Amino acid sequence: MVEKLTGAARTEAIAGLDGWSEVEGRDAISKSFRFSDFAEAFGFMTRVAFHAEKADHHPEWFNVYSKVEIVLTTHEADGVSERDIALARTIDGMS
Ligand code: HBI
Repeated sequence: MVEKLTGAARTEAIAGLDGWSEVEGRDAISKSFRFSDFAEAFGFMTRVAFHAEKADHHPEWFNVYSKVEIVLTTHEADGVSERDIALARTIDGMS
């Protein structure tokens, strides 16, 4: 059972990420990405999707044309866990 991060550990973990913000009213983090066109955006989503499947940890996301908005949280922990921090770092590496 994965536990959600709390207190200073949570604050420091999120602060250590590149441009991820806390979601108002939810224990989750989010970031928006802009690509040159839809094909680039969808290629990014494809790379993330294959990683998420391997990691068994999936984003909540919205795409319109060249923009991708991603929200990460761990449903079974009911909040942000280390899995979300790790996935955020991986996503940044793929963007
Ligand atoms: N993805 N973001 C996220 N959070 C989860 O809790 C989660 C998931 N993907 C798969 C998954 N949980 C399942 O393994 C569990 O619900 C059993």
